[in-house]
Amino acid sequence: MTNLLSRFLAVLADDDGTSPAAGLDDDGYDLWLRYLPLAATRRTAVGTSATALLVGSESPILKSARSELEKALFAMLLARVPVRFARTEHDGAVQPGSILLGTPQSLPVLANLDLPLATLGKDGYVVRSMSVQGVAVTIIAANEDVGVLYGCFAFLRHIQTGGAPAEIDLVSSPRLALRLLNHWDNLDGSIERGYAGFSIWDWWTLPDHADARYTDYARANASIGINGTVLNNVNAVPDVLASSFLVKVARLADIFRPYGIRVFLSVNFASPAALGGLPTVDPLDAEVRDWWQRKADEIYALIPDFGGFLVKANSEGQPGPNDTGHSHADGANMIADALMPHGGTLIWRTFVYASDALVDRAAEALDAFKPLDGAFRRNVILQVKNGPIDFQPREPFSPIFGQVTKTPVMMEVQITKEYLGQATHLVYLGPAFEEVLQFDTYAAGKGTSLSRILTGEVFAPTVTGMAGVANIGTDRAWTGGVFNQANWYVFGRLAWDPDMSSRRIAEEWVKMSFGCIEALVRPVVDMMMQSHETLVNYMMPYGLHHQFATGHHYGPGPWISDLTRPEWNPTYYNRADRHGIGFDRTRTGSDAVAQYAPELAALFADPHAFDEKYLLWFHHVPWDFQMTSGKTLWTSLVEKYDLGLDQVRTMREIWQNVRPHVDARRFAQVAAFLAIQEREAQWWRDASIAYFQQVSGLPTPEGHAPPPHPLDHYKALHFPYAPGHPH
Ligand code: BDP
Repeated sequence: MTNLLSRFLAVLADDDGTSPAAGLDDDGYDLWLRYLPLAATRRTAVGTSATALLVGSESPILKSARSELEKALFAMLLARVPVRFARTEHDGAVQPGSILLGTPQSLPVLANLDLPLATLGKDGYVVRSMSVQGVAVTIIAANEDVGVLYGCFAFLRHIQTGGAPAEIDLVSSPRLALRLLNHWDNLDGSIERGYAGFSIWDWWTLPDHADARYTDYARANASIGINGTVLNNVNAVPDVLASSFLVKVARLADIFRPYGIRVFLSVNFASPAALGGLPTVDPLDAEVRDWWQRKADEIYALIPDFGGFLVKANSEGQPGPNDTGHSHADGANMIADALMPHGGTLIWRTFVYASDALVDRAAEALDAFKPLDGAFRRNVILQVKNGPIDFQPREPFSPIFGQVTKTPVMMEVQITKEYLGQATHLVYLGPAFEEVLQFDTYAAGKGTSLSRILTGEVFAPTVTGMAGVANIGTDRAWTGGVFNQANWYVFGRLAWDPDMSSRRIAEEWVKMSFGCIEALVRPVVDMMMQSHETLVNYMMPYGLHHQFATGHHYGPGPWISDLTRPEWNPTYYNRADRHGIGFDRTRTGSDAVAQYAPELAALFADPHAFDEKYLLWFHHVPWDFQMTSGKTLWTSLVEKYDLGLDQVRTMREIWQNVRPHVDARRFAQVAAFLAIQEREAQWWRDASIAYFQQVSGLPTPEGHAPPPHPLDHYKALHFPYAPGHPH
């Protein structure tokens, strides 16, 4: 919790009841669960609706729910709210202002209230102010304890965002079943693509020591509906399945269980050989199959609610079934069979590329998986990156969504900003996630948003889900920057309901993280909503992609063309030459557009028909291609780079303007990071223009400054210690 002194100062500063506490130091540890003291008038109003807690049972999950409510209400109301348990009291009189939390079984008074629980499943909740036994109370009800926990967090969010508890009526249930974080954490504590320090899993001291962070991590996740976590890197080492590690995993599972969170592990397909000493990892080999079965049995004996495995196979050098001449389905099914008796899920990634007959990397994953559609066991789900390539600043959606219809598919997004400025650039990913979720895939005719495919509305899969590659590390504020917390938050909220508006989520996050201060909320939310487009503008406008320097992906490298595989090179993607720029994915090029539904393919195939934001993703066009504005592409491109840079300057101004409403510590970090962002936006702009100018031979358009350095200057820059990069 935020240190106590700050809290008391906050109350003193604020007791006139006019504005909530702000301006005091905050180290960011509490994330959006700050529970700052409410202003005096709100304290009174909320307090009358929270005079006591009546709790259905003392189950571990309800204990988490109750203790969160107690802690939060104490912090916000500065008064302890007494707790009673149903076991002794449920038949007795309910006192006014009580909060009743439980299931109809644990708290029978809830059974007679005609609540809409029937359709809410295991995780859904009803939070409602109503009259029970003739007195005004708030009920937090669900079919199962975990739903009550989610309901408690929804209740607290309602108060934290300025809602009146006396007028609460929330009915919600998640639209996706698996809502998972994927940690790319290595067992040595480093994190692949991690920009927030080291792994929070202290494998060395587990299982004996359980850092308090593990519980706070679980609280934060539960508060946004995340119900599973893959603890280790998809580039998995076999050791994670060693018995000595599994007991450590079990300890974490024990800590997370009372928060409704199940653990999963990434596994290395070659584990039976590396760990089990078998001569082969052939998925049809009886001994290999037996090895996986015994391993699964061992895990479930330790962790009865273990979620399952995540596998990156035959991808970027990882072993897989192709190594022994078998298909992805053979490999996935073998491991799925081992999990099946225990109810576990096998998550198989589709991130495969690098075929020998490379035509277009963007088309390879679907080519690999489409022929296998329907060949997977029913406890297999394919995990598909949002775009066809790799978490680029902007990509159209992966055509696997909509084309693989007989196998469950879940979407993987990257919360850690490997390709979006990493820790320092202020980029709220909500609008980017929303763009892909609301993309009309036309998969079942016009109006088939990707979100509808994910929720299972269109193809009725057996499992649904969404995964986010975590941005969490040992940084005191968890995510290596205040605004990166918003990306963890928005991921969870969208995994709960992929049709939620990213603006609404940003508003929630700002209010919960900084306070309900009108003069702050509006400008900061506006800034966040613009921030992704801003980055696209200064990094890779008009559908350019993969223009990054090698390895660390920090900074521009559009000129790079000497890496061994063609599709590792930025020049492979930009295809810029004297005549034009962009990747032709129409029939005259790779024809990757044909992987989409025909109506959409036709739109993508016409350079004038679809949003110009995607132009160079699908088309190779001459430099003097006429844009809708009437200007040439070259002029428009330079304008976009400059616009992006200007927009970062505007962000800096906005941030300065809200200074009175933000604590000094967080203010200073964001201000410093924005200064870095401006410098780097300038760098992206200059280096990109310098390169494209060199290949095109075109002058800088009038009114725009030429890059201050020759191209060689940008090419000579090196960053040997850039973080997050696997060495
Ligand atoms: C790429 C990352 C690489 C990951 C890979 C993956 O650069 O570090 O291992 O994705 O998702 O974006 O497997």
